[in-house]
Amino acid sequence: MTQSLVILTGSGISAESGLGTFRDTDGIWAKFDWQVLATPEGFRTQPENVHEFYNARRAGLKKAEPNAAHFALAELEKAWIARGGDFLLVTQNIDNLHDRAGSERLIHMHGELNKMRCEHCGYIHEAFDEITVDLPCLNCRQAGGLRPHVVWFGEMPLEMELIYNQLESCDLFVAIGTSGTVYPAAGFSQIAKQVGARCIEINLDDTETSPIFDEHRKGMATQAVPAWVAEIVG
Ligand code: BJW
Repeated sequence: MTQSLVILTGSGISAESGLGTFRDTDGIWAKFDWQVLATPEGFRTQPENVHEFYNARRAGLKKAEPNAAHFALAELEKAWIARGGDFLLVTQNIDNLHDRAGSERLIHMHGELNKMRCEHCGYIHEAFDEITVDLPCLNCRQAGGLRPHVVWFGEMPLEMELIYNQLESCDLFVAIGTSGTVYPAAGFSQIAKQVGARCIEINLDDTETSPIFDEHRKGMATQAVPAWVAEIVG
């Protein structure tokens, strides 16, 4: 078994759990304006609309369950570590389906839907229900500062130093259900390639970054991911 494994997941892994992808023809950005809903400027000018969008997605997440691909990655993590390997799962997804499937060495680089952050004091709250603009922060008690703890366009993704350190020493890099259009995540395969890692892509289709990968496994995540994990673990 290879020693150091980094896995990157995107919205395609949660699609079969009923959560939308972003850039597929019926994706989230085909129905909603990312310039309003996923930028700091949009939140400054239209906070009610932004809260409404994330409230609806929070409600959708309550009805969603982790699928066979999420469970397979949690199983792989345990097996890989038991054999002395180093493991990191980096997800761009703000849903909690990897967490609920049992993944532990996990980074949510684009934040988490079930968390809010106070722009006044920086305190991070758990949030499972509706958020409104006039809600006060539980820590500093000021109203009007709560925003989704997610990474919007133009903002720095989370835990980048840790992610780059793992990428720079990885032997195997696997991207699952991501279109490879959003940076810096879209650049991870290039970094892994440069350090000599084998790169595998699991996706329904070809992506922007497909040419970088050594191996392509085309299929639905719920089938292709457990099949790949079974080959390694089994
Ligand atoms: C299946 C499947 C199934 C379907 N089975 N597969 C010009 C050039 C380069 C960069 C830039 C540029 N102009 C601006 C930038 C920077 C910008 C960027 O990359 N923009 C591009 C769009 C051009 N990036 C940023 O601003 C980022 N910050 C940044 O760069 O900071 C500076 C920095 C510098 C140096 C180092 C570090 C940082 C921040 C990006 C924030 C992205 N935020 C969002 C919203 C998060 C909150 C929310 O969810 O609401 O993150 S946007 C959205 O896209 C979301 C996703 O995480 C992200 C990626 O999307 P994903 O997951 O790949 O989804 P899709 O829909 O694109 O693809 C789905 C895939 O699944 C497809 O391939 C399907 O085929 C597949 N699929 N069903 C298997 N069943």
